[in-house]
Amino acid sequence: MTKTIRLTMAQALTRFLSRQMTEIDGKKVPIFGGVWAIFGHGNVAGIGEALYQVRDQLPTFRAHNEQAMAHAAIAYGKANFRRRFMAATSSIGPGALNMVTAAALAHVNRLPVLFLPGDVFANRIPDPVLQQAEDFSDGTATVNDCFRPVSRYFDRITRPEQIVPALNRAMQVLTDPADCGPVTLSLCQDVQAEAYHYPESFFAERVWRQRRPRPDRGELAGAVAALKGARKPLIIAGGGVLYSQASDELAKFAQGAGIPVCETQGGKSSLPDDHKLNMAAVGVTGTSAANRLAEEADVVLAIGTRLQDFTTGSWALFKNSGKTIIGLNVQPFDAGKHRALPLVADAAEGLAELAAALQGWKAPEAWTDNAATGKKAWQADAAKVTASTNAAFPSDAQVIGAVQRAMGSGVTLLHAAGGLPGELHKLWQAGAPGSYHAEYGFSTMGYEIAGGLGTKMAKPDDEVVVMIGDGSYLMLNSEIATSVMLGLKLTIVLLDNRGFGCINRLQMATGGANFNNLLKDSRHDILPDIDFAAHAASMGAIAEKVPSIAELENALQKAKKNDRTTVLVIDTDPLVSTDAGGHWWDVAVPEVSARSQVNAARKVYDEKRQMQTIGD
Ligand SMILES: Cc1ncc(C[n+]2csc(CCOP(=O)(O)OP(=O)(O)O)c2C)c(N)n1
Ligand SMILES: [Mg+2]
Repeated sequence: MTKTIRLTMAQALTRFLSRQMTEIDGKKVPIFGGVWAIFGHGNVAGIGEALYQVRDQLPTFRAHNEQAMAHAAIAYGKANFRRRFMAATSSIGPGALNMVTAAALAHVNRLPVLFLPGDVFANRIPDPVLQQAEDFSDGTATVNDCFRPVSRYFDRITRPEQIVPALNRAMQVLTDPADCGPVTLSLCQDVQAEAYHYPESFFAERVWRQRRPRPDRGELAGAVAALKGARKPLIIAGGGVLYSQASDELAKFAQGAGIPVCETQGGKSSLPDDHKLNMAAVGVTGTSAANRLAEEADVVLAIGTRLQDFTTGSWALFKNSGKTIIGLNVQPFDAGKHRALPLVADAAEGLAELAAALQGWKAPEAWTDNAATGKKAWQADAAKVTASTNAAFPSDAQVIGAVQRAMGSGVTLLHAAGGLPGELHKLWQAGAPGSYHAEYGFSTMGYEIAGGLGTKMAKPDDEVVVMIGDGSYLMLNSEIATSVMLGLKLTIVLLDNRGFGCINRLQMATGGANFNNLLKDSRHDILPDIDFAAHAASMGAIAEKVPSIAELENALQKAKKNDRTTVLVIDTDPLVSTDAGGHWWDVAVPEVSARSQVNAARKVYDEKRQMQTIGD
């Protein structure tokens, strides 16, 4: 007879999670780094009690906002290259829905995270319970159905035994390199507390290892033939290179074949910035070095990338009409985009097999040399815009220069929204793989600080530097207090341009009036003058407003010795961004308008759209 143990569903769930392991550098470690939790009536008695039971094996962390704690959990998964991850549990109703945006963030970025929101009573006796939304026509609908389109796997647990197959499925998804994404197990409140005789075998320790699919022979032959015919090949390195930890294979392959590499936001730091074949950022926020090559490339080897519009310049960047795209991707959905020759495989395996099959084939030397010349020209442009200045309101680029000079390339740099992603993609000189942490799949304002916290949990020995605008800071900053409480130090550089600078610039570029973006252009009785340093200090951070670029560099030097989260605030110019490099981006301009500026912008827009290709 099967040996069983009588546990509540919640106790079974937490016990199961605590027994899932993985191997990092030959050492066995728990695959779940812990559980973020904010309790309410929907989870405190069930999941809360069960988490307490396993607190020594599976630590619980308390946050201030459910979206933020989910950001921290997701960042932890990303900083661990998806090898380890976390769970996040909330009460029902508002607590659960606060995590939906974060679920979408993880979905878009293909990042593992386990959501455990509480749900209404399965028995429906006390309905409607506090925070229950009643559907007039569907008795099975709850607000947690909002998780469905933003979860890779969604399940509602309405009987205690359902948790067994649900957790099995959850682990498959969280550890699958192709399907990887958020899993939501919606936990009915009464069922969390219900007991069942679970088989003891369900709680046996399990060690999960990374799957590395190798390419299909036919697809490999197709990719090799395309590459051998290339005169102007280019590699685009996406986040999949990092998740495969394929940087060495990429460097070997690129060097062997003399193919220049450029990087998406997700793929930046695949190669160190100073690698001679690294042309750095590509696309809308790309370097001139990368984009010049992208325009001419006849074979584009796109590795581990979703080919989002910022990478492809809204499909106007690749101008060679005879080009072939090879999609080396572990996920067929991505591998075959835009009529690419699919090469479905793990990035490292795919690159190793491509290298072997190319048998010493090399791109024409003139193409590789041309790339090196372009890189030098770009570096000169970048040095100019990041140089120090005495300006009262420096540009974002000048602040980036200061952070880079003070902190070097050894830190882990994190950002997500505003003007910074574009400037950092172009200008940040990344070091080791994973040292550049951009959330630019969903570009969620408010990811930054909580994301920094999750990153610091994953990389406790790294200096984690968060760069953030005033808008993002005001949207979600509460986890500064958590970082202080947990002794997880972040260095936060806050660029205060008094509003939504990048959207204001976009508004101007599309012919719009300055309206509702910068604080001064927004309806107000009193123009806000926010003391960010005082605000951050009130949460326990060491905080200071610095008056200049030179003072910022000094303060960053001092901050290295601080043992606590440090926030450095600097005023910046909202109107300046880096002109060098870059590419057109498709943002639809009104076809008719009473404003002549809009009509002029539409004319330019219609011309630019001529460059776009559809489907190839
Ligand atoms: C949650 C969310 N809401 C809205 C947006 C659209 N958006 C992108 S950047 C931005 C302004 C960001 O302001 P700030 O952080 O100050 O950066 P700045 O643009 O000034 O550099 C807005 C509103 C977004 N990306 N995320
Ligand atoms: Mg701003």
